[in-house]
Amino acid sequence: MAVPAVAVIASSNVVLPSHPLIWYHGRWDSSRGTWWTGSGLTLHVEGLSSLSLQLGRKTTQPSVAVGLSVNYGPFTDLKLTNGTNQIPLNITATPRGGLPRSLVIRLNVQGWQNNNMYLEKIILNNGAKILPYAPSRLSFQFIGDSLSAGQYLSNGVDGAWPFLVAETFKAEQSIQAQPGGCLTDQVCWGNAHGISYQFFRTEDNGYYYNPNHNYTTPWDFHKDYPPTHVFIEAGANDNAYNVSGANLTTTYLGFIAKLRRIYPTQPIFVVGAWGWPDQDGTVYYYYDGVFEDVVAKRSALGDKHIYFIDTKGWVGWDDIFSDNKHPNTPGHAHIAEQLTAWLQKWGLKPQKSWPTVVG
Ligand SMILES: *[C@@H]1O[C@H](CO)[C@@H](O)[C@H](O)[C@H]1NC(C)=O
Ligand SMILES: *[C@@H]1O[C@H](CO)[C@@H](O)[C@H](O)[C@H]1NC(C)=O
Ligand SMILES: *[C@@H]1O[C@H](CO)[C@@H](O)[C@H](O)[C@H]1NC(C)=O
Ligand SMILES: *[C@@H]1O[C@H](CO)[C@@H](O)[C@H](O)[C@H]1NC(C)=O
Ligand SMILES: CC(=O)N[C@H]1CO[C@H](CO)[C@@H](O)[C@@H]1O
Repeated sequence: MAVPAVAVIASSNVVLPSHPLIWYHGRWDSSRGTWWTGSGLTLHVEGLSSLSLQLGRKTTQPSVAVGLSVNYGPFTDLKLTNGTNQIPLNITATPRGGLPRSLVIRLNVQGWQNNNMYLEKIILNNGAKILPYAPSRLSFQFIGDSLSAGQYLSNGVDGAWPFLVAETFKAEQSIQAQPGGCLTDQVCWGNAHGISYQFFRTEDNGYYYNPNHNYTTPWDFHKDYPPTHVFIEAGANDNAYNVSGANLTTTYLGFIAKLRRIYPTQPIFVVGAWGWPDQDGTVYYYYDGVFEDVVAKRSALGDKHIYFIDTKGWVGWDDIFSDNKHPNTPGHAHIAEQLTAWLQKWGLKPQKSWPTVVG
C-alpha cells in the first residue's frame, strides 16, 4: 500500500515559545522577538507532518525574511507575516517508505535589516512531539558589518560567508553583523551606535527606527550556546568615516579586552580587510597593517588565542557587485572557501556529522 508523502492533519497541538526543548539561537528579546540577522530556532520533532508558526503583531511588516532548512538540507527563502504561517516542509517518504521518524527544522531571520519575528505559537500536527536537539560541538560567533551580513544578497545572511563557513564545519552559529556599523561607537550610516557597543545589546541598531521597541537592552550572554570560536570583521565603515588607524587600534584593543571577559580562552580571529576591488585589478586595502598590529599587540599582552586572518587577494572584481562593491553570491562562496581552507590549515576540522540523528 502506498504511503502518502504528507499525512492528513487530524487535529493540531500547540507549543508555546516557553517550551524548554525549542533550541533558540541568536538574539531574542523578552517578548520572544528576534533581532540581528541569523537569529532563529531549531526544532527536532518526531512524527512531524505539519508545522505552522503564529507570529505576533510586532513582526516586521509586511513580512520578515526567514531561511528554512529541513534535515540539514539547503536553506530556502520564506516570507513570514504576523498571524499564522504554514511552513512548507516538503516531507518526502524515506527510501524504506513511510514518513521520517524525526526531522530537524532550522529557521532563521536572514534579512540585512528588519529582522523582527515575534513568536507566539508553534502549531504541530496532532501526535507530533518535540524531542531534544543535540547541538554541534562547534559553535561559531561572528561579529561584523554589512560584509558579514550578506547585504544586497537575495537570501541575506544565509548566503553570506559566516553562515556558509558554519554550515561547512557543521557548526552552530551566532552572527552579530550590523550593516553600516563602525566598530567605533559613533553614528555611522544611520546606526545610532558602533559595533563595539551594540554587540553587547539584545537589539541590533534597527531598534532606533522601530516605533514598537525604540530602546536597547543589555544582552545576557548566559543565554548563548557558548561559542568555541570567535570571528571579527570590522573597519570598513570606520574607514569611510575617517577614523584614524591609531584610533581604530585603540577601539579594537578595547573591544577585544571586553570580549575576553565573556570568551576567556576561545580563539579569536581578526579577519583582515579584503578591500574594495576595482575593475582595473587594483584593490584598496583600508587600514593596511592595522589589523595585524592589533593582533600583535594582543599577543604582546599575553593573549595566546588571538589570530590574524590575512584575506588580501581573496576578493576580486568578479566577486563583488560593481555598484556597491559588496561581495555577490559567488563572492561570498569564494570567501567562505578560502576561510575554510585557512581554518583547516590552522587545525580545525569540519564535524563529520551533525549530532542529532534524523530520518
Ligand atoms: C497583522 O498586522 C496588521 C498591521 O498591524 C494588522 O492590521 C493585522 O490585523 C494583523 N494580522 C493578524 C492576523 O494578526
Ligand atoms: C518545497 O518545494 C517547493 C516546490 O518544489 C520549492 O519551491 C521549495 O523550495 C521547497 N521547500 C523546501 C523547504 O525545500
Ligand atoms: C527613537 O528614539 C530616539 C530618541 O532616543 C528618537 O530620536 C527617534 O526618533 C525614535 N524613533 C522612533 C521610530 O520612534
Ligand atoms: C572623510 O575624508 C574625506 C577626504 O578628506 C572627505 O571627503 C569625507 O567627507 C570624509 N568623510 C566623513 C564622513 O567625514
Ligand atoms: C589613540 C588615538 O589616536 N586617539 C585619538 C582618537 O581620536 C580623538 C579625537 O576624536 C583623539 O582625541 C584621540 O587622541
